[in-house]
Amino acid sequence: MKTKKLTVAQAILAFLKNQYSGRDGEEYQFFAGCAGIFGHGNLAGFGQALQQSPDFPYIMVRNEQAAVHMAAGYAKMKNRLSTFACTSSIGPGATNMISGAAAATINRLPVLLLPGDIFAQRTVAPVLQQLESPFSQDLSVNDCFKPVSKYWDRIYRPEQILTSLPEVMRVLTSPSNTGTVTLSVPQDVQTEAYDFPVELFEKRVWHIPRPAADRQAMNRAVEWIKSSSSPIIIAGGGVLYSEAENELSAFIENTGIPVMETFAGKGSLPYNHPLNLGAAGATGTEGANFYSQRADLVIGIGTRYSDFTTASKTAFQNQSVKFININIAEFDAYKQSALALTGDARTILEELSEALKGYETEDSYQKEALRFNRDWDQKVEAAYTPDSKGLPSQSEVIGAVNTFSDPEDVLVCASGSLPGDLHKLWRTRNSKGFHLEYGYSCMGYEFPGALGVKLAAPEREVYVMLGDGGYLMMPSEIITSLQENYKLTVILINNHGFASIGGLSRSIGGEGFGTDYKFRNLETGQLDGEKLPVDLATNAESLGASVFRTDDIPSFKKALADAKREVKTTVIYIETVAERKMAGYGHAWWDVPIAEVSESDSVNEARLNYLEKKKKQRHFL
Ligand SMILES: Cc1ncc(C[n+]2csc(CCOP(=O)(O)OP(=O)(O)O)c2C)c(N)n1
Ligand SMILES: [Mg+2]
Repeated sequence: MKTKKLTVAQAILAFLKNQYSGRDGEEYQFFAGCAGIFGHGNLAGFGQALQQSPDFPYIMVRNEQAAVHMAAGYAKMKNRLSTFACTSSIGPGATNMISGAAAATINRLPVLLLPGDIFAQRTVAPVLQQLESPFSQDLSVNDCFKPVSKYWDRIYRPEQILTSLPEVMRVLTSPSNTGTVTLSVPQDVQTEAYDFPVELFEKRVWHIPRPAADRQAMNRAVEWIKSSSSPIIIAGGGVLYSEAENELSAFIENTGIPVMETFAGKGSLPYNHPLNLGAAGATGTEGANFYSQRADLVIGIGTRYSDFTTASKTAFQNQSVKFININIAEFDAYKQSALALTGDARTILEELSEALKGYETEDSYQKEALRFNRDWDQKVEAAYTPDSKGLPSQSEVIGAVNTFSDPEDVLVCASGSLPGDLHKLWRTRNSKGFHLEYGYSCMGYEFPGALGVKLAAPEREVYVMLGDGGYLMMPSEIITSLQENYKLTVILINNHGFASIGGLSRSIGGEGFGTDYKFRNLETGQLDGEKLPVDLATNAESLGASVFRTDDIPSFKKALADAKREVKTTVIYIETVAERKMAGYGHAWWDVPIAEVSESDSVNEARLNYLEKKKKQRHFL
């Protein structure tokens, strides 16, 4: 047997460099490189191996969480066909990655984490940053990755990677099971050498399948669709990951079934497609909510049925509503007690189109969808149009960015009040143009996620929209974008606190408690004093970004044009009024439980209202 003597870290990198994904006859290098931060727990192992592998780029970030978000943003933009590996030291460096790991797993995006771990030898325990346990020595902080990983392993002996690495790749490239993969490598093991069989380092292509669904289930689905009078489609992220946009268009153009889109699925159709009802669920449009209330058949494609999508299970009120789920993941395909079409969205849509030849919904049903589409666009236009009084509202800012941007540009966002507004208002003209991390809605995703997008598609302009709260979670990654020379155009919306959570607080009778960025007021003892005089624009400037300070829509529009000419990361700063937000439409609702007993009348009133709404919740068993 031919072997090559390498350290474990060197061997893992040599393996990763030769992994490819393959789909539809194309091959893609699966790892674009490695991102992370060095400490004593990975410096001499992965650090050394990366240093002698200049063909495997190393990207230094400022917070390990950012490395994971960057990998996830990259993977999402690449439709999960490639990603980054992430390296960290032991202890806090490792645990900083947990939020990123959860975000990637929830969003079904492949990322590989290689946290350092405490010595396998144990001779010098407890080492710096070691979590000691009185009942077991087989425990470290890296065990915290288990619930947020789709595959988790710890390498105590070099030869263990021979069985672990193929599992790592199987899970990462599995469209039904992908998410975070964590391979903990103790700091001593990283540096140990072993004679690895050379086959480990040969090129491997992991074929990503496009399986068809079960024949019987398909037949039944065709019958169900044929006998439905008011069907509706929910397009989720799976439509995009499967690259099934054209097949979806063809399917609805033949069958006349209207579509509503989730956060991850927005962009499946252009915004002005006559059968596109727009945003689904709690942040949904009037048309989407109207159609879903009466639908007798819901065809979910690549959706997880999150509470935002189902308006916390109040979106579907037809007493005989049934569900058909097209999903590569069996786990999702069975949700809502659906008829499960487990398989690839593109393949299944093609087959359904063929089998449904001759079937079409009523003309009036389709015309009504068109009317909703056009009416909604007028609402969007009105929301985009400045009303010229005082500070602009967020929707005017969204309008300015959307109108200025090119169809190929990408919008990135994750948290705050922006996602809901964008879901309703962004006119998507390109299937990869709307990049929302709304599975975990992780404040801080914005900069590193956007950097991942830009790394994946450097030819596209990337617009990051975020609030002051989101900004303060991870402004440090502006520096990483400058270091890598990848430009982001950042729209920083300052409303002096958490407008989203403040609004939610008011809606539950909580009066916005703890959601404004204000001084502690010595009279009230609360955080309701003067506004804190933090200058976020200067903060961004000090990190190296170009900054445009704007105070109204005309100056904001000018800044967008100026920013386009900049070559490095540029921040456009604007203040908006927190109170003027987009309302919920139709039957949109989100279940946020209200205190059952309270000393406040407004809370008690909100509780009664809540119980009323709760009555509409349905369980599909
Ligand atoms: C890491 C993290 N912590 C807390 C939350 C809960 N949360 C959601 S939105 C939000 C406030 C966001 O503030 P900002 O970015 O200023 O946006 P705004 O609400 O003002 O639009 C908070 C605290 C979250 N989503 N992520
Ligand atoms: Mg804010």
